[in-house]
Amino acid sequence: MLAQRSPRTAVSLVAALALLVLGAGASTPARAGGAHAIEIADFAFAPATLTIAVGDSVTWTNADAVVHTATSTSGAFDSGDLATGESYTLTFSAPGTYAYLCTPHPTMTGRIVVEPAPATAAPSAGGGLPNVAVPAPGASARTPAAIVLLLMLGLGLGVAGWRRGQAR
Ligand SMILES: [Cu+2]
Repeated sequence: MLAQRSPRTAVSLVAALALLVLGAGASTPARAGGAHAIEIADFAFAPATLTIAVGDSVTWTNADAVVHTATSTSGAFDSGDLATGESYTLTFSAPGTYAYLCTPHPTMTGRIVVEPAPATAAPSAGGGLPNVAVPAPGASARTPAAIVLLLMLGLGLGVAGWRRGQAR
């Protein structure tokens, strides 16, 4: 009876280790919505052109003494009047180029370029795509360790099963 406990304990330990190594080997999570700032100052948007990723948010803040707006020329968004110090935040969930202007001062224009989400390179899907992100050198070194641990786990389970079989 006692003999059965040690293989199981070892299996749990190996399984925990394997999960740890596999977890550490997983690629960093996709960049979660980054935040960008555009200052409205001296009757201009700064930066006038901003390139962001899908899911990122942009906050316009009016630093001028007069009211401005950030109003999409296609009707996609409208900040409404922004008084001095007021801000407007918008999250862009679709790729594309969004031109906008200030309604009271239409010569004030800006552009948000929303790029599609980058292809997330899963460690196992290292396919033939030329511009797939290359995993960091450390990541490839972890893979053999994970395989060894999985093999050990399999071996441990096999031993445990064999012991159970013997006990009957
Ligand atoms: Cu304005």
